[in-house]
Amino acid sequence: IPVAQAQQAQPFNDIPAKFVLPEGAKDYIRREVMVPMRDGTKLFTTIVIPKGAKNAPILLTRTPYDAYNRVRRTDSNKMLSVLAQGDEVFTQAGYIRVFQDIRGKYRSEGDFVVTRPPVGPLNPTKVDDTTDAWDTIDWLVKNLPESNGKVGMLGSSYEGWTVVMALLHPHPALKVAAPESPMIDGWMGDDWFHHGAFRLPNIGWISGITGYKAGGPTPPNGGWDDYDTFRKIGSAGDWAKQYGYDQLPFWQKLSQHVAYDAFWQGQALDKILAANPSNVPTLWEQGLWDHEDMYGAIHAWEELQKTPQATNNFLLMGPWRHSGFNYNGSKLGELNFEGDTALQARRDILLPFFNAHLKDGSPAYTPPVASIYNTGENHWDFLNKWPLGAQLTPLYLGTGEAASFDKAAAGEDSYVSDPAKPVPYLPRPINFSDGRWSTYLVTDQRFVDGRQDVLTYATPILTAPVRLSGTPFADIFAKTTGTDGDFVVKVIDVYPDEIASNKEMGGFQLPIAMDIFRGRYRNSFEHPSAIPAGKVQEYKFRLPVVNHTFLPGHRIMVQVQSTLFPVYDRNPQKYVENIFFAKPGDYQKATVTILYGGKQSSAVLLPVVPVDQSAAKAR
Ligand code: PG9
Repeated sequence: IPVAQAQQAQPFNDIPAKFVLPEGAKDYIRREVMVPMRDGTKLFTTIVIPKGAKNAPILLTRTPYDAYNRVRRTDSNKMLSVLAQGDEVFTQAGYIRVFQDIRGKYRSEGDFVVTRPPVGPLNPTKVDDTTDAWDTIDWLVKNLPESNGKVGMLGSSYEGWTVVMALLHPHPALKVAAPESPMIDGWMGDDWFHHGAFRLPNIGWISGITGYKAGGPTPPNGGWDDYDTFRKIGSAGDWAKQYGYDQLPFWQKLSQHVAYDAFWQGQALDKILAANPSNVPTLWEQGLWDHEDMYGAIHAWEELQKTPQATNNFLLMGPWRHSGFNYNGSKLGELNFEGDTALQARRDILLPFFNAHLKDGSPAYTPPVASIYNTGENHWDFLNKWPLGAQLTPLYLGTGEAASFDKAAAGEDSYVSDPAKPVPYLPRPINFSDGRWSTYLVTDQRFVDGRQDVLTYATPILTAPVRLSGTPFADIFAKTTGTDGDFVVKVIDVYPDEIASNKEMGGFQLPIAMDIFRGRYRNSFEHPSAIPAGKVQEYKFRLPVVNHTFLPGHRIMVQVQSTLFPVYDRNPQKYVENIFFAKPGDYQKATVTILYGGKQSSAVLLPVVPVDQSAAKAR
């Protein structure tokens, strides 16, 4: 054909009306559907099906984090590559993978309410994430001819919360569940507060997630060093105002519910679930150094142990940061583990558990009651009973920076806590986006050891191993010149001074449990009260679960301080109605005195495992 004729037949445009990527090379089919809920609202759902699938089980995650992009790890023709790292074991086993935007987020219709409370006093509508999960599962099993009609749910953090909501009234096709680091109680110890102290970094989350339906920018913090930025701004309320967060309804709710009132109690999912336990076999997963949701999984598991659901209730705790279960678990900060602990747990516990309940013809599999990594000896413990008859044993603080299982002579130590110079939670400069936030709980504590406002107590060098397994408590007797104040307590493994095979770790101070407690709540979480200045008070609070052996040559250390900034907001140390709105003049120095010896002897209560039980392993 002459060139001029050929050109006439085609538009003079190198961009065709439509360019269709060939689908043939893909080993999966991707469907996007709007799934109708009982109130007519439609939820955007991405379904990825292995080509040629028959009788395949369905793995469902409901998310506020963009279902469309959750299946785009890389642009690939392989299902293994488009789905997340944590999904690989399921993809290899032939599962159908489903992600759904929860109502009001990204491509879904409806209104978004942060961790939308169950229908009832805190939710005046007729729908919640229990009904939405039910309606979604019902639709999936009726509309996916490639499936065998069986559904498992999993997801981490907010997505873990959606799993737990599904368990409140599970669809009969929901056969198994794994809430991973689920948000369970936002006041006691998950994202928003820990024992009443507010976690500042989460304000950024509120604007990213509730400022827009489909994501958008968060206000820049200003300078690089968040320690300085937040110190200059003042209270959490000042920060919210200055950066526009005070327009956001969820921030307004947070700032109106600073105590453990009906708002928080009415959505504490561990209690709600235990009052009405499901019969769905459930594996609760949580990192031992979870920097965001350290409270939820373990408390929900513990509550369910008291119910008939105990036989279907399993615990998995690995040496991970928040959501670390879904990534490579060989390393955390400076710590190296025996191989990829997260892959081990996904491949050897999670997958066989899901297969057993979802895949036709799979062998039966019951996980150990508790699979917990021993962070001191570097191996998994698979236990058919947990905790292991540990005795809560006081490790007393004492004179001369000493800690001992024997009570010290009566004495006291004081420090000045100055809100103008709070103790940083990481070596400065600190920026919430510098990548260190996710490993701050395993940071070498020598960077604060020696500060005048950090009290340090340590045992002599151990000559025999000390194994802890269970829940430690802080039990501090203290007086302050202020009328309010916070207490941060850390249990630390101090490595030997010299480690020939790993020189840089010589003397490392590894926190194995740390938490904060806001003093105004010492008598009641619901009804705070001013601390009587100068009067000794007891501050007793739970620390995160440990499964750790202190090895010979190591020392057990305890540190006590009043601030952990800016991960937690500062207590003005003068009692004010609402700390979110403390004025610059309210922040005052306080002299804090810790007592030991005698009747009021500060200690940490450690779950020490008797030597004969220490070797107990299930398999
Ligand atoms: N920890 C995050 C979160 C959960 C629930 C509410 C707010 C934040 C998360 O990682 O999803």
